[in-house]
Amino acid sequence: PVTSPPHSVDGFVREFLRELNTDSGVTLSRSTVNDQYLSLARAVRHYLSARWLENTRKVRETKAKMVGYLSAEFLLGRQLGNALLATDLEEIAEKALAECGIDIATLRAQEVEPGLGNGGLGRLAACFIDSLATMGVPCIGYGIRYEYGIFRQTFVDGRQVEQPDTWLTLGSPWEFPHPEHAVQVDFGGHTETYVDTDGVERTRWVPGWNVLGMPFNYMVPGYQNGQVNTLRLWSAQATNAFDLPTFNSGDYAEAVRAQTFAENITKVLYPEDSTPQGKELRLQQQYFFVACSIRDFIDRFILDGDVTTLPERVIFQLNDTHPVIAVPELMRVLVDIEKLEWDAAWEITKKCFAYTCHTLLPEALEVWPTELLGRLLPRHLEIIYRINDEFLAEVRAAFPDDEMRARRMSIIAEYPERAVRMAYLATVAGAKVNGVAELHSQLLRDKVLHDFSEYWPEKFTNVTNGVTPRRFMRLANPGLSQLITETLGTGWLTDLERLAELEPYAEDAEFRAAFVRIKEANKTRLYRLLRARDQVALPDDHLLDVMVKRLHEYKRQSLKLLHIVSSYEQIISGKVDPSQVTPRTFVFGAKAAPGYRIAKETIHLINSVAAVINADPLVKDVLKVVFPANYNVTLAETLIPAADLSEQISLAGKEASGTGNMKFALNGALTIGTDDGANVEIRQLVGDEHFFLFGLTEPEVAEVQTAGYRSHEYYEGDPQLKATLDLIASGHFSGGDRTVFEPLVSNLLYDDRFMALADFRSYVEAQARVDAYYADQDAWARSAVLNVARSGFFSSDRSMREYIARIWHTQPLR
Ligand code: DL6
Repeated sequence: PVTSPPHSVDGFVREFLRELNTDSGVTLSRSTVNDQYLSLARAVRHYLSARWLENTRKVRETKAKMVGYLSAEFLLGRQLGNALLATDLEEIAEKALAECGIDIATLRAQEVEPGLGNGGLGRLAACFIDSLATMGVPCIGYGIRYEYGIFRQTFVDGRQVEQPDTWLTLGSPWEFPHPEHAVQVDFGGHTETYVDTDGVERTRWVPGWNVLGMPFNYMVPGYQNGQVNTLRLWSAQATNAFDLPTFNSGDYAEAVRAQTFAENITKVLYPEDSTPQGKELRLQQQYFFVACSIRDFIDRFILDGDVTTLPERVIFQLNDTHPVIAVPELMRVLVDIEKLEWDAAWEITKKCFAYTCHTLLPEALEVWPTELLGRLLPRHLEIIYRINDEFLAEVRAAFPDDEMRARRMSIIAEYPERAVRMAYLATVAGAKVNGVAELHSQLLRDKVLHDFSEYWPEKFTNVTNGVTPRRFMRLANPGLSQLITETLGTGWLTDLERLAELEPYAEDAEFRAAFVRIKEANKTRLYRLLRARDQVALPDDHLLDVMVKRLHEYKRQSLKLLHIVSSYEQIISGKVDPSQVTPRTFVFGAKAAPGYRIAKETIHLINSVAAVINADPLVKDVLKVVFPANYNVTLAETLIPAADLSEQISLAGKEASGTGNMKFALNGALTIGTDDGANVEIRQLVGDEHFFLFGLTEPEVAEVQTAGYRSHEYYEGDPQLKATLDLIASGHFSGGDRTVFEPLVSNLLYDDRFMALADFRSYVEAQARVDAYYADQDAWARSAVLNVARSGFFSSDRSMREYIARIWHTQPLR
């Protein structure tokens, strides 16, 4: 058996130096920071390996049912801090490195985070696998090892420029490649019927080409519980990497063409969020990783080969529609390869999948044209047609005089082109379908999937999202975590509802003072980072107002901008004296999808407004706008604990849940927000007095839209809004050039799909309430403490308990 190295400073020094000498092949005195970081990471890995191997063995032996979390994105964040925390090695490692003359902080900063996700959906997957490991529930995460993750954002003249994310260049010490477990994945070709050896006529797929899926394993350690689960990410390689005769003939490019073609499949993460990309390569990625994963699961865990036991061994959670092609893939494996009858295979398949929907935007629901799907995966298209035929026969039998209903529910859309609706396929196949916050799940039932929820009411459920307190409290906010531990004792990090015990301390002046000191220290830490990282200097006595999330019209960064510009306009036009203004620093963090024009223009406008405001002496003591480039998990961990105000201002009915909103509340920021997504539950829990609510509700949005929304009328009817938009249109933020932001202004005035102008008045009034409340620092601190005390519900451990109880029915390993 593998044993763990000794849990002592000496033991750790030995592990570290051995790694440095034998693996990196350097002496301490000649080593670079990167050598040291890689060796530190490998040394920490040793403390996890024994548990990991033991865990895997136990799952196999006990035949425990596992969660197979299928997700095209896992936005992990840095690994080192989490691994040190999980193994309780933080102090030991720090001392051990100090003995070697190394400051561990320098090595922590060396790690490049794997940006294998776009935003909330990928980060949620990372939180969920952390919670499952911490709860000791067997889970294998399956995803894609993109060679380039989410692009690195830079600004040139205020405009976003995308750079490739070269996260693997300096080495990736957290992964274990397993070429011996590579899996072949087929594409293209055609299908044919044949008479099998048992005399039965069957269909088989005759593929046109194939690639190899090579697995890379990552450890997913539970928090100080000795449990380690696995994340398995797939990388595409050519089956015949190299054509030697062609190479020898001198045609070098042709000789490696197959390799280049295959490797393209996992080359880059699609940088889209909330808008699917109808690209062939994207479908290749999706099929590639689920085909590898299903094959892998059967080979690794169904050792006796009896695939009928699959539902006892696994539940595959479909993280949005990206992995839904797994449904026809499992059917294909069961029917064509394992030779099960169709009905038996369908019964198994229906028990093996559950589906989480993460959106409400109709344009974000994936559909694949049948032409493309049939060309790439001909057998899968046939299977989907048959699933649909049988499903529609059922619907027609249940609603005999309602052909329109059958058409509405068809998995195949006929317009504007024949296409497979992946959300419908997932709903038909899934044992359960869930939304990610109460309001979202209700809107799924009432609107997006209404016919389905009428037909199968018991299939639908809600599991409100959550976030891991290990990363987003303990690692991100050590000061607050220590205060909580001093106050409540240990245990709260894995039982976050215990934060409720902090409630009485909101009335304790000493506790509040300690809390405020921590917030100030967190601000200082952030400002130090931003000075080094982005060369910006920030005042430390401002209210820190933060909006960090992907740039999307529905999230309404433009509304935030209108508030900032309006505050500025009121000062420069003499309507408001700067001495009357609550000093604020506004921080934005946001990446725009490279092809999303309005989003990119909004980034340009934010940077242009920042440049003008920050340079204007009239407002220099009261307004500051900063937009650090390349917002990512690492920056979030320093930014969120410093914030006073959390901006969650999407148009009601558009943000499925949000998870940033939870991270802010748990770190004692107050929220200004609409009644949308999980904001609704945050407000219910923390209480109206400790939350700044504004804006139309979802039913009101629907009403205004039905009546005919004309944003221009809001502009005409509100002088403050008019002055704000006029200032932008005047060229004030574009060196006098009125054309630069004209498209953005016109979009707001004549389209404004997400109704920023309709909510402007209510928003600025809520911001005035923020200012007034912030003037009473003691009341603010009390509310901040109550936000922490009342947000324990938002732990991803709680989300996992709900998935387990209502969807997965799995057990922790004993
Ligand atoms: O559920 C995680 C996260 C939610 O918190 C966000 O509200 C939601 O926008 C996001 N959804 C997507 C959808 N993308 N696709 N497909 O990213 O999921």
